[in-house]
Amino acid sequence: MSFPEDFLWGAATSAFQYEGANLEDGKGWTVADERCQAKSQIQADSSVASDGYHHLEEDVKLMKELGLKSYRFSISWARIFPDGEGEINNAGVIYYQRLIDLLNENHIEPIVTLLHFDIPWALIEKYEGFVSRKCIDAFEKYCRTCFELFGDKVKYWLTINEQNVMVMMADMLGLKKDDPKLNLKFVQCNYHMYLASAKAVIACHEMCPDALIGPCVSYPTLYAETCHPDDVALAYDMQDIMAFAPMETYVNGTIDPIVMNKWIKDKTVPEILENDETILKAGVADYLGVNWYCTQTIGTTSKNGSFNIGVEIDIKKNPFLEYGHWDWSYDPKALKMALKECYARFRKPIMICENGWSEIEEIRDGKIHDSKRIEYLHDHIEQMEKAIDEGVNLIGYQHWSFIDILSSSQGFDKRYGLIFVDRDNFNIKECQRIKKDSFYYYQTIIKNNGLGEENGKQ
Ligand code: BGP
Repeated sequence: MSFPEDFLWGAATSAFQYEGANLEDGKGWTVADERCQAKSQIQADSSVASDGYHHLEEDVKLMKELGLKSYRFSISWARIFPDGEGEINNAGVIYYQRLIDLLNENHIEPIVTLLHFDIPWALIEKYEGFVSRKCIDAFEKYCRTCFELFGDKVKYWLTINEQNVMVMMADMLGLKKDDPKLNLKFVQCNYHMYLASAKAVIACHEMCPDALIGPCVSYPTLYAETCHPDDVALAYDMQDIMAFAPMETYVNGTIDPIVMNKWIKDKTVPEILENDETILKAGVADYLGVNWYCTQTIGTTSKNGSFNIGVEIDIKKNPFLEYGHWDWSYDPKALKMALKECYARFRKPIMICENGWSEIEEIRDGKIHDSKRIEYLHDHIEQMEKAIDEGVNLIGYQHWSFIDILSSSQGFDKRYGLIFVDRDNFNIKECQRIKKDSFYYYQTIIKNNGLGEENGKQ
Protein backbone atom coordinates (compact mmCIF):
# COMPACT_ATOMS: atom_id res chain seq x y z
CA MET A 1 0.00 0.00 0.00
CA SER A 2 1.09 3.58 -0.38
CA PHE A 3 -0.49 7.02 -0.67
CA PRO A 4 -4.11 6.89 -1.81
CA GLU A 5 -4.89 8.38 -5.24
CA ASP A 6 -6.85 11.26 -3.71
CA PHE A 7 -4.21 12.07 -1.07
CA LEU A 8 -4.22 15.81 -0.39
CA TRP A 9 -0.64 16.90 -1.03
CA GLY A 10 -0.75 20.49 0.10
CA ALA A 11 0.95 23.36 1.83
CA ALA A 12 -0.20 25.84 4.43
CA THR A 13 -0.10 29.43 5.65
CA SER A 14 -2.16 31.49 8.06
CA ALA A 15 -3.69 34.94 7.60
CA PHE A 16 -1.62 37.06 9.97
CA GLN A 17 1.62 35.34 8.96
CA TYR A 18 1.05 35.60 5.22
CA GLU A 19 -1.39 38.35 4.20
CA GLY A 20 0.01 41.58 5.62
CA ALA A 21 -2.41 44.48 4.95
CA ASN A 22 -3.31 44.20 8.60
CA LEU A 23 -5.34 47.39 8.59
CA GLU A 24 -6.18 47.58 4.91
CA ASP A 25 -9.63 47.45 3.31
CA GLY A 26 -11.45 47.66 6.60
CA LYS A 27 -9.76 44.79 8.45
CA GLY A 28 -9.93 45.07 12.23
CA TRP A 29 -7.01 44.70 14.66
CA THR A 30 -6.45 41.26 16.17
CA VAL A 31 -4.65 39.55 19.02
CA ALA A 32 -2.10 38.29 16.51
CA ASP A 33 -1.44 41.83 15.23
CA GLU A 34 -0.98 43.00 18.79
CA ARG A 35 1.41 40.15 19.60
CA CYS A 36 3.46 40.66 16.44
CA GLN A 37 3.72 44.36 17.09
CA ALA A 38 4.87 43.74 20.64
CA LYS A 39 7.53 41.28 19.45
CA SER A 40 8.34 43.11 16.26
CA GLN A 41 11.90 43.69 15.19
CA ILE A 42 11.53 46.89 13.14
CA GLN A 43 9.19 45.76 10.35
CA ALA A 44 8.77 42.09 11.18
CA ASP A 45 5.17 42.46 12.20
CA SER A 46 1.88 41.63 10.53
CA SER A 47 1.66 44.88 8.53
CA VAL A 48 3.34 43.37 5.46
CA ALA A 49 4.26 39.78 6.39
CA SER A 50 4.67 37.96 3.03
CA ASP A 51 2.52 40.61 1.34
CA GLY A 52 0.19 37.81 0.29
CA TYR A 53 -2.78 40.17 0.18
CA HIS A 54 -1.14 41.87 -2.80
CA HIS A 55 0.34 38.77 -4.44
CA LEU A 56 -2.71 36.57 -4.65
CA GLU A 57 -2.76 35.74 -8.37
CA GLU A 58 0.99 35.26 -8.48
CA ASP A 59 0.96 32.94 -5.46
CA VAL A 60 -1.89 30.79 -6.74
CA LYS A 61 0.03 30.45 -10.03
CA LEU A 62 2.99 29.19 -8.02
CA MET A 63 0.73 26.72 -6.20
CA LYS A 64 -0.43 25.46 -9.55
CA GLU A 65 3.13 25.12 -10.81
CA LEU A 66 4.06 23.25 -7.64
CA GLY A 67 1.20 20.89 -8.35
CA LEU A 68 -0.57 21.36 -5.02
CA LYS A 69 -3.73 19.32 -4.57
CA SER A 70 -4.72 21.43 -1.57
CA TYR A 71 -3.89 24.71 0.11
CA ARG A 72 -4.52 25.30 3.79
CA PHE A 73 -5.02 28.95 4.73
CA SER A 74 -6.95 30.80 7.40
CA ILE A 75 -9.66 33.39 7.14
CA SER A 76 -8.96 36.38 9.32
CA TRP A 77 -12.10 36.75 11.44
CA ALA A 78 -11.49 40.52 11.68
CA ARG A 79 -11.32 40.87 7.89
CA ILE A 80 -14.91 39.55 7.77
CA PHE A 81 -16.14 41.20 11.00
CA PRO A 82 -13.71 44.02 11.91
CA ASP A 83 -15.18 44.26 15.41
CA GLY A 84 -15.70 40.51 15.69
CA GLU A 85 -19.48 40.41 15.47
CA GLY A 86 -21.17 43.49 13.99
CA GLU A 87 -21.18 44.61 10.35
CA ILE A 88 -19.68 42.47 7.60
CA ASN A 89 -16.71 43.98 5.79
CA ASN A 90 -17.37 43.42 2.09
CA ALA A 91 -13.78 43.97 1.01
CA GLY A 92 -12.74 41.06 3.23
CA VAL A 93 -15.44 38.84 1.75
CA ILE A 94 -14.28 39.73 -1.77
CA TYR A 95 -10.67 38.88 -0.95
CA TYR A 96 -11.46 35.37 0.31
CA GLN A 97 -14.02 34.83 -2.43
CA ARG A 98 -11.32 35.61 -4.99
CA LEU A 99 -8.79 33.30 -3.30
CA ILE A 100 -11.25 30.40 -3.07
CA ASP A 101 -12.39 30.87 -6.67
CA LEU A 102 -8.80 30.95 -7.92
CA LEU A 103 -8.01 27.77 -6.01
CA ASN A 104 -11.04 25.96 -7.36
CA GLU A 105 -10.35 27.11 -10.91
CA ASN A 106 -6.89 25.59 -10.56
CA HIS A 107 -8.19 22.37 -8.99
CA ILE A 108 -6.55 23.08 -5.66
CA GLU A 109 -8.75 22.02 -2.74
CA PRO A 110 -9.14 24.88 -0.24
CA ILE A 111 -8.68 23.79 3.38
CA VAL A 112 -9.94 26.68 5.48
CA THR A 113 -8.99 27.36 9.09
CA LEU A 114 -11.56 29.55 10.81
CA LEU A 115 -9.33 30.81 13.61
CA HIS A 116 -5.54 30.82 13.55
CA PHE A 117 -4.31 32.83 16.58
CA ASP A 118 -6.11 36.03 15.50
CA ILE A 119 -9.09 36.73 17.76
CA PRO A 120 -10.48 40.19 16.88
CA TRP A 121 -9.08 42.72 19.35
CA ALA A 122 -12.50 44.38 19.77
CA LEU A 123 -13.75 41.16 21.41
CA ILE A 124 -10.87 41.31 23.88
CA GLU A 125 -11.84 44.86 24.77
CA LYS A 126 -15.54 44.04 25.04
CA TYR A 127 -15.52 40.57 26.60
CA GLU A 128 -11.91 39.60 27.42
CA GLY A 129 -12.22 37.29 24.43
CA PHE A 130 -13.00 33.66 25.18
CA VAL A 131 -13.09 34.31 28.93
CA SER A 132 -16.71 35.20 28.19
CA ARG A 133 -19.38 33.03 26.60
CA LYS A 134 -20.30 36.05 24.45
CA CYS A 135 -17.20 35.32 22.40
CA ILE A 136 -18.61 31.85 21.63
CA ASP A 137 -21.70 33.51 20.17
CA ALA A 138 -19.56 35.88 18.12
CA PHE A 139 -17.48 32.96 16.82
CA GLU A 140 -20.59 31.00 15.90
CA LYS A 141 -21.99 33.99 14.01
CA TYR A 142 -18.70 34.41 12.15
CA CYS A 143 -18.49 30.70 11.29
CA ARG A 144 -22.09 30.61 10.08
CA THR A 145 -21.32 33.64 7.91
CA CYS A 146 -18.30 31.85 6.40
CA PHE A 147 -20.35 28.70 5.72
CA GLU A 148 -23.05 30.84 4.10
CA LEU A 149 -20.56 32.79 1.98
CA PHE A 150 -18.07 30.08 1.03
CA GLY A 151 -19.76 26.80 1.97
CA ASP A 152 -20.59 25.78 -1.59
CA LYS A 153 -16.93 26.11 -2.60
CA VAL A 154 -15.06 24.60 0.36
CA LYS A 155 -15.06 20.96 1.37
CA TYR A 156 -12.50 20.94 4.21
CA TRP A 157 -12.77 23.20 7.26
CA LEU A 158 -10.68 23.47 10.41
CA THR A 159 -12.20 25.13 13.47
CA ILE A 160 -9.47 26.47 15.76
CA ASN A 161 -5.73 26.16 15.18
CA GLU A 162 -3.80 24.93 18.20
CA GLN A 163 -6.25 25.80 20.92
CA ASN A 164 -4.02 23.62 23.11
CA VAL A 165 -1.13 26.05 22.62
CA MET A 166 -3.26 29.19 22.88
CA VAL A 167 -4.60 28.24 26.29
CA MET A 168 -1.11 28.20 27.79
CA MET A 169 -0.07 31.63 26.50
CA ALA A 170 -1.70 34.72 27.98
CA ASP A 171 -0.84 36.98 25.04
CA MET A 172 -2.39 34.57 22.50
CA LEU A 173 -5.71 34.94 24.30
CA GLY A 174 -5.39 38.70 24.76
CA LEU A 175 -4.85 38.27 28.51
CA LYS A 176 -2.27 39.83 30.79
CA LYS A 177 0.56 37.65 32.09
CA ASP A 178 0.30 39.13 35.59
CA ASP A 179 -3.47 38.69 35.87
CA PRO A 180 -4.03 37.17 39.34
CA LYS A 181 -6.87 35.07 37.90
CA LEU A 182 -4.85 33.89 34.92
CA ASN A 183 -5.09 30.16 35.68
CA LEU A 184 -8.86 30.31 35.98
CA LYS A 185 -9.07 32.36 32.79
CA PHE A 186 -6.92 29.85 30.91
CA VAL A 187 -9.41 27.15 31.85
CA GLN A 188 -12.43 29.29 30.98
CA CYS A 189 -10.98 30.12 27.57
CA ASN A 190 -10.12 26.48 26.99
CA TYR A 191 -13.61 25.25 27.90
CA HIS A 192 -15.34 28.02 25.94
CA MET A 193 -13.20 27.32 22.88
CA TYR A 194 -14.22 23.66 22.99
CA LEU A 195 -17.83 24.82 22.93
CA ALA A 196 -17.08 27.33 20.15
CA SER A 197 -15.39 24.64 18.09
CA ALA A 198 -18.32 22.24 18.65
CA LYS A 199 -20.80 24.94 17.63
CA ALA A 200 -18.81 25.51 14.43
CA VAL A 201 -18.97 21.77 13.69
CA ILE A 202 -22.73 21.68 14.32
CA ALA A 203 -23.29 24.70 12.06
CA CYS A 204 -21.08 23.25 9.34
CA HIS A 205 -22.92 19.93 9.37
CA GLU A 206 -26.23 21.77 9.20
CA MET A 207 -25.28 24.25 6.48
CA CYS A 208 -22.72 22.31 4.40
CA PRO A 209 -23.70 18.65 4.63
CA ASP A 210 -21.02 17.56 2.13
CA ALA A 211 -18.17 19.27 3.94
CA LEU A 212 -15.78 17.80 6.52
CA ILE A 213 -14.70 19.73 9.57
CA GLY A 214 -12.22 19.10 12.36
CA PRO A 215 -9.88 20.80 14.83
CA CYS A 216 -6.18 21.38 14.41
CA VAL A 217 -4.17 20.20 17.40
CA SER A 218 -0.51 20.83 18.16
CA TYR A 219 1.06 17.48 18.93
CA PRO A 220 4.77 17.45 19.68
CA THR A 221 5.58 13.90 20.75
CA LEU A 222 7.04 13.95 24.26
CA TYR A 223 9.90 11.78 25.50
CA ALA A 224 10.92 11.35 29.10
CA GLU A 225 14.45 12.47 29.88
CA THR A 226 15.24 9.18 31.62
CA CYS A 227 13.50 5.86 32.15
CA HIS A 228 13.02 6.71 35.82
CA PRO A 229 9.31 5.99 36.47
CA ASP A 230 8.75 9.59 37.68
CA ASP A 231 10.09 11.02 34.42
CA VAL A 232 8.13 8.56 32.33
CA ALA A 233 4.93 9.27 34.24
CA LEU A 234 5.40 13.01 33.81
CA ALA A 235 5.93 12.71 30.05
CA TYR A 236 2.90 10.44 29.83
CA ASP A 237 0.66 12.84 31.81
CA MET A 238 1.93 15.86 29.93
CA GLN A 239 1.20 14.22 26.60
CA ASP A 240 -2.28 13.44 27.80
CA ILE A 241 -3.02 16.94 29.01
CA MET A 242 -1.36 18.67 26.08
CA ALA A 243 -2.56 16.61 23.14
CA PHE A 244 -4.78 13.60 23.83
CA ALA A 245 -7.22 15.32 26.19
CA PRO A 246 -8.03 18.03 23.63
CA MET A 247 -8.34 15.39 20.90
CA GLU A 248 -10.69 13.43 23.16
CA THR A 249 -12.99 16.44 23.52
CA TYR A 250 -13.02 17.23 19.80
CA VAL A 251 -13.50 13.65 18.72
CA ASN A 252 -15.73 12.20 21.44
CA GLY A 253 -17.33 15.31 22.94
CA THR A 254 -16.24 14.58 26.49
CA ILE A 255 -13.92 16.39 28.86
CA ASP A 256 -11.08 14.03 29.67
CA PRO A 257 -11.31 12.95 33.35
CA ILE A 258 -7.62 13.78 33.91
CA VAL A 259 -8.32 17.35 32.89
CA MET A 260 -11.52 17.58 34.94
CA ASN A 261 -9.69 16.27 38.01
CA LYS A 262 -6.98 18.82 37.53
CA TRP A 263 -9.57 21.62 37.31
CA ILE A 264 -11.18 20.37 40.52
CA LYS A 265 -7.82 20.10 42.29
CA ASP A 266 -6.76 23.57 41.13
CA LYS A 267 -10.19 25.05 41.93
CA THR A 268 -10.50 26.30 38.37
CA VAL A 269 -13.63 24.43 37.25
CA PRO A 270 -15.36 26.71 34.72
CA GLU A 271 -19.09 27.37 34.75
CA ILE A 272 -20.68 24.33 33.10
CA LEU A 273 -24.23 24.78 31.84
CA GLU A 274 -26.79 22.03 31.43
CA ASN A 275 -26.78 22.09 27.65
CA ASP A 276 -22.97 22.10 27.24
CA GLU A 277 -22.60 18.34 27.16
CA THR A 278 -25.18 18.07 24.40
CA ILE A 279 -23.30 20.69 22.37
CA LEU A 280 -19.95 18.97 22.81
CA LYS A 281 -21.45 15.60 21.88
CA ALA A 282 -23.28 16.97 18.84
CA GLY A 283 -20.24 18.87 17.59
CA VAL A 284 -17.72 16.07 17.16
CA ALA A 285 -15.12 16.31 14.44
CA ASP A 286 -15.12 14.42 11.14
CA TYR A 287 -11.34 14.28 11.00
CA LEU A 288 -8.37 15.15 13.14
CA GLY A 289 -6.01 17.90 12.03
CA VAL A 290 -2.57 17.46 13.57
CA ASN A 291 0.38 19.88 13.55
CA TRP A 292 3.50 17.82 14.08
CA TYR A 293 7.06 19.13 13.75
CA CYS A 294 9.31 17.34 16.22
CA THR A 295 9.70 15.63 19.56
CA GLN A 296 10.44 17.26 22.88
CA THR A 297 12.31 15.63 25.72
CA ILE A 298 11.22 16.67 29.16
CA GLY A 299 12.52 16.28 32.67
CA THR A 300 11.82 17.62 36.12
CA THR A 301 15.24 18.53 37.31
CA SER A 302 15.10 22.32 37.23
CA LYS A 303 12.52 24.95 37.92
CA ASN A 304 12.29 26.58 34.51
CA GLY A 305 8.73 25.51 33.93
CA SER A 306 7.63 25.93 30.33
CA PHE A 307 4.10 24.60 30.44
CA ASN A 308 1.30 25.84 32.56
CA ILE A 309 0.13 22.54 33.95
CA GLY A 310 1.10 23.12 37.51
CA VAL A 311 4.27 21.04 37.29
CA GLU A 312 7.71 22.52 36.95
CA ILE A 313 9.27 20.88 33.95
CA ASP A 314 12.20 21.47 31.73
CA ILE A 315 12.76 20.93 28.03
CA LYS A 316 15.98 18.95 27.60
CA LYS A 317 18.22 18.17 24.66
CA ASN A 318 17.90 14.59 23.52
CA PRO A 319 21.47 13.31 23.05
CA PHE A 320 20.35 10.98 20.26
CA LEU A 321 18.88 13.73 18.08
CA GLU A 322 20.08 16.54 15.88
CA TYR A 323 18.70 20.05 16.55
CA GLY A 324 18.05 23.02 14.30
CA HIS A 325 18.81 26.68 14.86
CA TRP A 326 15.86 27.21 17.21
CA ASP A 327 16.40 23.96 19.09
CA TRP A 328 13.61 22.06 17.37
CA SER A 329 14.61 18.43 17.07
CA TYR A 330 14.91 16.41 13.86
CA ASP A 331 13.14 13.16 14.56
CA PRO A 332 11.21 11.75 11.57
CA LYS A 333 10.77 8.26 12.99
CA ALA A 334 8.63 9.70 15.75
CA LEU A 335 6.13 10.95 13.18
CA LYS A 336 5.07 7.42 12.33
CA MET A 337 4.75 6.68 16.01
CA ALA A 338 2.62 9.80 16.54
CA LEU A 339 0.30 9.01 13.65
CA LYS A 340 -0.17 5.44 14.85
CA GLU A 341 -0.86 6.62 18.39
CA CYS A 342 -3.51 9.12 17.25
CA TYR A 343 -5.17 6.63 14.98
CA ALA A 344 -5.16 3.86 17.58
CA ARG A 345 -6.78 6.17 20.11
CA PHE A 346 -9.35 7.95 18.00
CA ARG A 347 -9.89 6.01 14.74
CA LYS A 348 -10.59 9.20 12.81
CA PRO A 349 -9.07 10.15 9.46
CA ILE A 350 -5.95 12.23 10.13
CA MET A 351 -4.73 15.23 8.18
CA ILE A 352 -1.22 16.54 8.89
CA CYS A 353 -1.99 20.26 8.84
CA GLU A 354 1.54 21.47 9.57
CA ASN A 355 4.96 19.88 9.33
CA GLY A 356 8.14 21.55 8.19
CA TRP A 357 11.69 22.68 8.87
CA SER A 358 12.89 26.22 9.59
CA GLU A 359 16.23 27.77 8.60
CA ILE A 360 17.95 31.12 8.28
CA GLU A 361 18.35 31.40 4.51
CA GLU A 362 19.81 33.67 1.89
CA ILE A 363 19.93 33.90 -1.88
CA ARG A 364 23.06 32.47 -3.52
CA ASP A 365 23.45 32.97 -7.27
CA GLY A 366 19.75 33.72 -7.48
CA LYS A 367 18.84 30.43 -5.77
CA ILE A 368 18.08 29.04 -2.34
CA HIS A 369 19.68 25.69 -1.66
CA ASP A 370 17.62 24.35 1.22
CA SER A 371 18.98 20.83 1.34
CA LYS A 372 17.99 20.24 4.97
CA ARG A 373 14.33 20.94 4.15
CA ILE A 374 14.55 18.44 1.29
CA GLU A 375 15.97 15.84 3.66
CA TYR A 376 13.23 16.66 6.18
CA LEU A 377 10.54 16.26 3.52
CA HIS A 378 11.99 12.97 2.37
CA ASP A 379 12.36 11.50 5.84
CA HIS A 380 8.93 12.56 7.07
CA ILE A 381 7.09 11.48 3.93
CA GLU A 382 8.83 8.12 4.19
CA GLN A 383 7.45 7.74 7.72
CA MET A 384 3.97 8.83 6.59
CA GLU A 385 4.04 6.14 3.96
CA LYS A 386 5.04 3.55 6.56
CA ALA A 387 2.22 4.68 8.82
CA ILE A 388 -0.26 4.26 5.96
CA ASP A 389 1.19 0.81 5.29
CA GLU A 390 0.60 -0.05 8.92
CA GLY A 391 -3.05 0.94 8.68
CA VAL A 392 -3.30 4.65 9.53
CA ASN A 393 -5.99 6.52 7.62
CA LEU A 394 -3.92 9.56 6.64
CA ILE A 395 -5.81 11.77 4.18
CA GLY A 396 -3.48 14.68 3.58
CA TYR A 397 -0.23 16.49 4.24
CA GLN A 398 -0.11 20.30 4.40
CA HIS A 399 3.54 21.30 4.40
CA TRP A 400 4.38 24.27 6.63
CA SER A 401 4.78 26.50 4.90
CA PHE A 402 3.89 27.09 1.29
CA ILE A 403 5.93 30.28 1.19
CA ASP A 404 8.13 32.08 3.73
CA ILE A 405 5.86 33.66 6.29
CA LEU A 406 6.19 35.60 9.49
CA SER A 407 7.10 33.16 12.24
CA SER A 408 4.64 33.14 15.11
CA SER A 409 7.48 34.07 17.45
CA GLN A 410 10.71 34.81 15.57
CA GLY A 411 10.00 37.45 12.94
CA PHE A 412 11.09 36.87 9.35
CA ASP A 413 14.44 35.21 10.00
CA LYS A 414 12.85 31.86 10.69
CA ARG A 415 11.90 30.60 7.25
CA TYR A 416 9.78 27.55 6.55
CA GLY A 417 8.70 28.12 2.94
CA LEU A 418 9.13 26.18 -0.26
CA ILE A 419 9.30 29.64 -1.82
CA PHE A 420 11.62 32.38 -0.61
CA VAL A 421 10.19 35.85 0.03
CA ASP A 422 12.88 38.42 -0.56
CA ARG A 423 12.57 40.60 2.51
CA ASP A 424 14.04 40.52 5.99
CA ASN A 425 13.29 41.81 9.45
CA PHE A 426 14.61 45.26 8.66
CA ASN A 427 13.92 45.77 4.99
CA ILE A 428 10.68 44.82 3.30
CA LYS A 429 11.99 45.34 -0.26
CA GLU A 430 9.63 44.05 -2.97
CA CYS A 431 8.83 40.69 -1.36
CA GLN A 432 9.88 39.01 -4.59
CA ARG A 433 9.10 35.29 -4.78
CA ILE A 434 11.97 32.87 -5.54
CA LYS A 435 11.45 29.12 -5.75
CA LYS A 436 13.75 27.18 -3.42
CA ASP A 437 15.29 23.81 -4.27
CA SER A 438 12.65 22.21 -2.03
CA PHE A 439 9.92 23.60 -4.30
CA TYR A 440 11.16 21.37 -7.12
CA TYR A 441 11.66 18.43 -4.79
CA TYR A 442 8.10 18.62 -3.42
CA GLN A 443 6.81 19.09 -6.98
CA THR A 444 8.27 15.66 -7.86
CA ILE A 445 6.84 14.09 -4.73
CA ILE A 446 3.37 15.32 -5.64
CA LYS A 447 3.76 14.22 -9.25
CA ASN A 448 4.78 10.71 -8.12
CA ASN A 449 2.16 10.58 -5.36
CA GLY A 450 4.97 9.77 -2.93
CA LEU A 451 8.72 9.38 -2.87
CA GLY A 452 8.95 7.39 -6.10
CA GLU A 453 12.16 5.85 -7.42
CA GLU A 454 14.08 9.05 -8.08
CA ASN A 455 13.50 10.35 -4.56
CA GLY A 456 14.93 7.32 -2.90
CA LYS A 457 11.99 5.01 -2.35
CA GLN A 458 13.38 1.66 -1.31
C1 BGP B 1 2.45 26.39 14.81
C2 BGP B 1 1.54 27.46 14.29
C3 BGP B 1 1.99 28.12 13.05
C4 BGP B 1 3.50 28.26 12.89
C5 BGP B 1 4.27 27.08 13.41
C6 BGP B 1 5.74 27.33 13.56
O1 BGP B 1 2.33 26.34 16.19
O2 BGP B 1 0.24 26.94 14.05
O3 BGP B 1 1.29 29.32 12.91
O4 BGP B 1 3.94 29.48 13.27
O5 BGP B 1 3.80 26.61 14.64
O6 BGP B 1 6.01 28.06 14.71
P1 BGP B 1 7.02 29.26 14.72
O7 BGP B 1 6.53 30.21 13.69
O8 BGP B 1 6.95 29.83 16.10
O9 BGP B 1 8.32 28.68 14.39
